[in-house]
Amino acid sequence: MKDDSNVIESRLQNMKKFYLKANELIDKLPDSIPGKVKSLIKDTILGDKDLKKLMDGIDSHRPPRFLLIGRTGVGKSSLINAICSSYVAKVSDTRSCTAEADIYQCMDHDRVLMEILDTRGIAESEAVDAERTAEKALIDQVNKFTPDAAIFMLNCMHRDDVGEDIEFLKKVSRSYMSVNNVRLPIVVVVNKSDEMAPTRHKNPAEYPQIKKDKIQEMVHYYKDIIMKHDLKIDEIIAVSSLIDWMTPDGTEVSVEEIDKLPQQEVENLQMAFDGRYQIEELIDILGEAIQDFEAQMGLRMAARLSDVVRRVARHVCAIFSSISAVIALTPIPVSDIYILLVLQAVLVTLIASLSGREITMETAKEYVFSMGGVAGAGYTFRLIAQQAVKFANAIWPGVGSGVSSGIAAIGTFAIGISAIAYYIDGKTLKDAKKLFNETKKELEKNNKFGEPLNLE
Ligand SMILES: Nc1nc2c(ncn2[C@@H]2O[C@H](COP(=O)(O)OP(=O)(O)OP(=O)(O)O)[C@@H](O)[C@H]2O)c(=O)[nH]1
Ligand SMILES: [Mg+2]
Repeated sequence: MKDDSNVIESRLQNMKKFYLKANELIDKLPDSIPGKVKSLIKDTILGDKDLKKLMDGIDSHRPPRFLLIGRTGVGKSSLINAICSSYVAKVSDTRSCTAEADIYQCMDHDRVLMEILDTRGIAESEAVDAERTAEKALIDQVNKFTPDAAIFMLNCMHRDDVGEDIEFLKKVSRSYMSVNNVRLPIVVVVNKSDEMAPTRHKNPAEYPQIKKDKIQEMVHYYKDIIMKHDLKIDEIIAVSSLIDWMTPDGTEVSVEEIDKLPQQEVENLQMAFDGRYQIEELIDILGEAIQDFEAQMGLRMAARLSDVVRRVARHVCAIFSSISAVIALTPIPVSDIYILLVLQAVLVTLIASLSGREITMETAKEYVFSMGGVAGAGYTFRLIAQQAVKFANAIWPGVGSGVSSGIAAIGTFAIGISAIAYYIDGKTLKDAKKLFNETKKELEKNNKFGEPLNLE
């Protein structure tokens, strides 16, 4: 495990090396590109705050702290496992231990993945007096714990009366604000999506539309209640934390049985079935909500080590996607399409570097073209600059000399996702291209980047 950890660190360092070299990579591009344009590209990449934070986080990260609020059995512990992709050992902290809450560290061997303040929801306290005292003690405990974010967990399956929990969260939030002078990010998670009818579909890839619609209906139901109570939240998302576990010899074990296993065996548990739905999306949301970038990076590092690289790569894609959107809005002397191609080539270079490979900008550019159906062998950047529109048409059909920012963002994101499949997951170029097209289509359908797409 230690070795794995070193491999991950070295891959992240490798990416950082490429990032720091971005200046050089761009300077090496052919001279036909005006210096002003080169500077623009360099400034955009190196000046991007999110990208800088990500790179800084590689050298300094800490486990994120989450306040978890949710009734018994809603799936708080399961969610942590789902985020970490492993059956996480919990080590209770000596600080904790009130009746209402429990502070523990989630460990993977000697690595602390996250720190959790776990509460069962205030509505479960019994007497009213006891409740008030308990509430105050709990709020004090939250303030002492200073969570990076609160995760409020609800059940997709029954329409619980969650008014009291929401009122409690409002008090927590107010108190947090007065102590820390910043807002406590709150993310609402509607768990157990897999149990929504038709229940036989447990594999998220096979959820029929009707199931997805019903899940969304529950999200709206809870969202309305939250709004009525005037609680400010960052985001609400439906997930499934469903994972079935087995021992290395393939014997499935239920959650109840796991608690009786010796520690050694718990550490070796593997996934027998992965029914997780929208967990990566949740992690992206939490990453956005958390303000401290060391904790943000810590969250990405909390995955099973093999997932860390993919997760960081996804974040790089998202950042380049928004850089592309901004670039597309900037009036520039040469075709903005050309600049997008350079940006995407840098993105592909960074993703390849995360896989432990070192590729040149030439190779990265070839990759970008191959996604657009252009056999790019032998083309120089100069030729590309001249023919940019033609090339771009293969990638973003229907564009003229300009690209709308939505199209730019989608194209770049899809290039990045396909590059993850190709360079990190070792998929074939054909599969990567298929994924590129699917991702693009999905994003266009959802109009993910929130503006008219002008697809002709
Ligand atoms: N089908 C399904 N079952 C789930 C999901 N999440 C949790 N469960 C199951 O629900 C039960 C309770 O889950 P836990 O994670 O222990 O719930 P908890 O909120 O930590 O409960 P307490 O620690 O008692 O407060 C377990 O049997 C889990 O396997 C899910 O997304 N889908
Ligand atoms: Mg629990």
